[in-house]
Amino acid sequence: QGHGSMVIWFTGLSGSGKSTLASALEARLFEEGIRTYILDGDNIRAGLNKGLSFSDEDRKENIRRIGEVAKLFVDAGVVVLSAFISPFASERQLVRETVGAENYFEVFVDTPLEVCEQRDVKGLYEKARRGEIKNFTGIDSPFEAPQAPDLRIETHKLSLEEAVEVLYKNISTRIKK
Ligand code: GGZ
Repeated sequence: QGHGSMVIWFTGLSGSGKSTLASALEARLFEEGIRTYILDGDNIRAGLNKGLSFSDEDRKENIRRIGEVAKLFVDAGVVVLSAFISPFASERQLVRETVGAENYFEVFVDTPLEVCEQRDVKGLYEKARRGEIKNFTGIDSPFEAPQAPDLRIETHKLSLEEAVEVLYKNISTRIKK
């Protein structure tokens, strides 16, 4: 009694709400008996990708490896929720090809820089503005906004509950094969 597997790929600025959305969606999917796994900085950058920096090259290698890991989970029948900035269109495209386009669902967490900076949950934007963190996305490192995401979520215009419902509606038919 299985269900379809896929990769739900959240992309957006630091503090845009990727991890929050992934966690809330995971809870919703758990209620439906769907097996999920969240890939985020806590379990990837702290382990497998320890040693990778935030240079353009290392971010690309970070995302390339995560794409390969996501593919393994898809092979195992799991729904992957991935929450990385993934600022480059070329690497998002690479992940799409790695996991298979039919398994890839891109969610652009489209929270404006001003809002992320206002939230500044971890105080990183302030540090970046002061020059204490270099190559910070949106400040002195680029973010290439997706031109054709499967879904765009504006977290500053929706409640978390509303955002999760929109997400769930968009993916549930694809999971329940
Ligand atoms: C962006 C940085 C940086 C720099 C540390 N630029 O809000 P957070 O803290 O928890 O999420 C950010 C995370 C970004 O790592 P990713 O692996 O998602 O980035 S990428 O996809 O570009 O490889 C932030 C923290 O790491 N962080 N330094 N310079 N975010």
